[in-house]
Amino acid sequence: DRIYDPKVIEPKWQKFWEDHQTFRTDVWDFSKPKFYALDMFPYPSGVGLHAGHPEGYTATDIVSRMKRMQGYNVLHPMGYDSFGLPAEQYAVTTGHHPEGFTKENIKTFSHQLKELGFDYDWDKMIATSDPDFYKWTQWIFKQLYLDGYAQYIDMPVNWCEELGTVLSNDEVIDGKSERGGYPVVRKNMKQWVIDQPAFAEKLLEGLEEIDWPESTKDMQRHWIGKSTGVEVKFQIVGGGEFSIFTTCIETIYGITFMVLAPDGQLVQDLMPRIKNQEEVKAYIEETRKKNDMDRTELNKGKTGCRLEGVKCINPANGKEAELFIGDFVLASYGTGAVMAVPSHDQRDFEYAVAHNIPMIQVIDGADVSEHAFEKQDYLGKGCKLINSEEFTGLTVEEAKEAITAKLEKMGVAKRTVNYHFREWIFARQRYWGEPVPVVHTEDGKIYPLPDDELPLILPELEDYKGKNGKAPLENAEEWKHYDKNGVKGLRETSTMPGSAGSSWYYMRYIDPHNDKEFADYKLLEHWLPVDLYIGGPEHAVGHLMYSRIWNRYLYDKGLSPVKEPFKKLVHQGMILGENGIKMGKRFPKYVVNPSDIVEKYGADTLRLYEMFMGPLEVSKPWSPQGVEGARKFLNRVWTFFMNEENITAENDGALDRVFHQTVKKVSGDFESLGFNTAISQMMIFVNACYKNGTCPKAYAEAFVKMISCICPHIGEEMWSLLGHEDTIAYEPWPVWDEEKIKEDTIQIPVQVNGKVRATVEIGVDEGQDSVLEKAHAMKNVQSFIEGKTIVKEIYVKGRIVNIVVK
Ligand code: ANZ
Repeated sequence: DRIYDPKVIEPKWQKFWEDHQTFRTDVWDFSKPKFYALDMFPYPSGVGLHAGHPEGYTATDIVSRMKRMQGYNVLHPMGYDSFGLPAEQYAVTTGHHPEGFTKENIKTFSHQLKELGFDYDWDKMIATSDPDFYKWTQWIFKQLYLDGYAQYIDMPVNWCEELGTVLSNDEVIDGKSERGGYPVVRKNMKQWVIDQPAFAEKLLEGLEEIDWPESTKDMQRHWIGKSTGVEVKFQIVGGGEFSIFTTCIETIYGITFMVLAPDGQLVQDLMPRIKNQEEVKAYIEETRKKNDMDRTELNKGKTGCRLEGVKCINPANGKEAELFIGDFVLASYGTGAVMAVPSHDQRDFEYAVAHNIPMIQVIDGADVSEHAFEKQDYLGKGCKLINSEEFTGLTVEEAKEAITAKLEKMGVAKRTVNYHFREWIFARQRYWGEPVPVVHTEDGKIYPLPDDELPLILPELEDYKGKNGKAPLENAEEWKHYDKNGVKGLRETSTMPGSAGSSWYYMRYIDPHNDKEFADYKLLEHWLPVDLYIGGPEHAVGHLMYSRIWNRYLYDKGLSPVKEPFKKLVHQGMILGENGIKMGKRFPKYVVNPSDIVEKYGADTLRLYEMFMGPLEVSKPWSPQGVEGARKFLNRVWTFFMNEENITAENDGALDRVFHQTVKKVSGDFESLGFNTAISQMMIFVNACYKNGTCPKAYAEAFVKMISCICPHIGEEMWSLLGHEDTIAYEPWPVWDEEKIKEDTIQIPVQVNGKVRATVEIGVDEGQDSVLEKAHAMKNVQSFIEGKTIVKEIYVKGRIVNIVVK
């Protein structure tokens, strides 16, 4: 009589939760332990949710529901990263303010998310484009400026004249803009930047204390690119000096030339002394067309030219070395100059071959006639120096120290650390972003707006497109001119990058309506760090680095209570098309719209299916049959537990073992995000129920609690049909009894080639793989199979293990 009909029960429970404010979190309730589950919030695009969104969101939802049942005060918020390009393009083409468009999209997204039954506290919702939110993004930026971390400096940027904008490195391909194929040149421009290198050490340290995927930590380490070496001063013949940075000071006697960055200041200073100025200037012009990536890639030809008439002196041995420029040397790293040792650096080797420069081998242990003998091959191997005067015969490690010490004593060297990551360019010539809250005053100074002028609201424009490469806000003639309290000038017209709001949004969720400060410190102290953060791996270095920087800055200032904001991080895998191809714009026919699945099967089926597809972290193909299967399982669950005849008041003990096993497995798997295996165990339990014909009420209720985390609507409905009035969300989590799980064990013989060699203890119900593994581990068995090939092996259940080897 009672049919499982998600179309009826899903809207019913969604309304119940909303009416009863079931998931409203009282953040001031410190009486329970806290659990903060966070999702990477979506950009509210015009196309709505895609199949990938519910994956990570269901995962945090399951954990937060379990934690709530375990007695935690849970915060599980949702919001929108709502500044950005698509809304801006919409404004440019329609002439309408992007706000309306953004609000519409947010409505659609929120509707879709509610339809999926997530336990978000919608009272905590934020949107980064909301002035109440960006007031504080501007405020934090202002603090960064006042403390010297946000700077307005000359920076080399990729400038595209045609598009009238600065482009990021990945928007430039072979010196042309990705969009349109227009020429792009390197050019110095005044830019707002955040001094990331100032946080480098702290960011590296912080990685040690957080539970993140090792691969993500490695990407961050690589991105920071810490490099320890020595800076050495070289005298230029005829006057002047310059410094180089090297990580291989042990090779200093192998210098045969020096290379300067073509776009650096030094070559400009030397220009009057250079004989082949025409050639040098032409090469510098060539370099301006390439980005750093093209310049440093290993397989690119090592171009450059000699600076005729200029030489310098190697301070170690007083020998002269010629100077060159080459684009593989970057102006922005180290000192913008290198000592070249072709025998021990492959780039220098190729450059030397191309320019006919001699080589000197200074580290023994390999032939250097075809290829350089590089540090990754000689370090730590006990290799010794040759051709290096008094250092000849020392090991590389000894020589590093001794040569550095000698040069230090001469006053020409100092130990240095360099970081590959640079200032974070923190402004765009765009409209739909947070206005940078400063005024450039008439006397050439920068005036940060007083707090009572924040938020600095984006003005409405007639035209949202910037003209002649200028920022769109340049069109706001009236707004632009500032004249208050004796301060006269022009407002900054660039806006912050997309990553500004997302760098601190998780703090605002904790106290979203605070109009005195960005969040109450006592609340932050209670709720931070985020306990579980789930989102895509594409944010491994962008957002996840920026938010660590903002937090670390606020921590040092006493405004954040934690050094690291996200204690545990997990990346969900991608949901691929049916054929295993990435879904997305380029494959429109593979796009699965979650709302269609909800319409056809229900949200619980979608949630269950996405969690059952495979391990959360791996990418997996979409399968319509899999969706059907998930729906069938829910039907099966419903049919059994909603048949009153199947539910008994007494417990006859028949399901004890599988029940306690299930509670244990599901509890552990939810905790470690192993949802697919938790679901498998639930299936085992349901099968056992069918086989047994009945299930004790207490076990049925516990099962419903567990499945309600994955499929909350059917969970609530079954809970109520089992005779309960209130929501299941705060019911205590089931517990298991280890005693009931203990397996009965038996001893069985293990034969190798027909002879008994050992006896092994196994569980009565233990599977073949695990029994064989135990048999192999027996010492006496090992000695008979070691070095042999296993031809055949079987486990006769409860009787014997037979292994045949050759
Ligand atoms: C001499 C040398 C000999 C080097 C040798 C290497 C091997 P990381 O680890 O990335 O810091 N270098 C220094 N500044 C550079 C710049 N602005 N552009 C391009 N290359 C630069 O690498 C440091 C090494 O990269 C330095 O050590 C320098 O080359 C080069 F057998 O100095 B080496």
